[in-house]
Amino acid sequence: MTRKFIAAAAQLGPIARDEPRASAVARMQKLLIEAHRRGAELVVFPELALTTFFPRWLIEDEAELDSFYETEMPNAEVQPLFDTARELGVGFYLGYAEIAYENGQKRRFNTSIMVDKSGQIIGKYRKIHLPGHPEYEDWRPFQHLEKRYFEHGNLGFGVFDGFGGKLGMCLCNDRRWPETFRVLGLRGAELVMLGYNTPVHYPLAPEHDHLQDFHNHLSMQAGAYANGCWVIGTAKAGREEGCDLIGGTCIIAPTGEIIAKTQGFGDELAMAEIDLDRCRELRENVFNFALHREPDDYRDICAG
Ligand code: CDV
Repeated sequence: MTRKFIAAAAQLGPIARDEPRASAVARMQKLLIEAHRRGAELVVFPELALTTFFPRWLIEDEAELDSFYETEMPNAEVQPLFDTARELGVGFYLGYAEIAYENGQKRRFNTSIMVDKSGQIIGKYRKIHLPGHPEYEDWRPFQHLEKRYFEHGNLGFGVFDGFGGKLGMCLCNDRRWPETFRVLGLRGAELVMLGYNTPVHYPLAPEHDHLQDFHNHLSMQAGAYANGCWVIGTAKAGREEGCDLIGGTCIIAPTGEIIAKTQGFGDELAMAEIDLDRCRELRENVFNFALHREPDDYRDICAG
C-alpha cells in the first residue's frame, strides 16, 4: 500500500480583531479548494486560525474574552470548512481557542484538531508549552497573555492513525522544545503538524528579533531530523493589528530539509508530496531508537 500523498501548509495572512469567523473560514475554504485543485489530500492551517491572536491584549470582560473561543467543534460558523473538506475528500489540521466544561469547570485551552477526509475529528491536542506571562505588563509594546488565557494542555502528546500512518500534533512554542518531537517520535509519529503565531519582536530578548525565522526553521528541522519524521509548520503571518508575525510556513522532510516554503506574508500555500516510508531512512539507520538510544543516561530530562 502506498503511503504517499500531497499535503499543503495553508498559511494565513493577518486576521483583524473585528474580522468575523465567517471571513476567516471563507479564506480557509479558498485555500483548501486551491490545495485540492493542486492534488492535496491534507491541509494544515495555523494556530488560533479562526481569530486574531487575542493574547496580545489584556481583555478583562469575560464575555468579550469568550468571544474568541469555540465551545463546540465543529460549530455553525466553522461547519462550512468541514463541509467543503468532506465534499472534496481533504483532511485538515486546525488550531483554535477552546472552552471546555469538564467536571463542572469552565476550562480554556489552546487546541488543535485533526480531521480526516470524511470530515471526522480523529485527533485533538491541547497546547502544553504555553509562553508569555499571566499578568498585564505595561512595559511591553504588546502583551503575550497565553499563560492567563489558557491552561496547560491535559491530553499529552497524542499520536493518531490517519493517512496510512501515524500523525502527531503540537502548537507553536511546543516546536522549540526537543522533548515535544522526541515524545511524538517515540510514539511513532511519522508526520508532525503544527501551527504558529510568532511575533518578529520578542520583548525579553530584542537582540534576537533578526533570528526569529532562523530559530523557527532550526527547531522544526532539528525535530524532523532527530526523529526521522515529516514536519509541516504553518504560520499566521504578516502585520496583524500592528504586530508583525513571521511567515516561513514550510514542509520539512525527515532528513531535515525544507522542501516547500511560502514566499510572502499573506494567504498562501506551500505544497509537497509526503512519502511516509521515507521516515525509515532515518529510523532504521542513525536514529534507530531501539538500537542506539541510551535512555539510562537521559534521566535528568524527566527529573522535573
Ligand atoms: N504563539 C506562540 O507560542 N508564540 C511564541 C512566541 C511568544 C515566542 C513562539 O514560540 O513562537
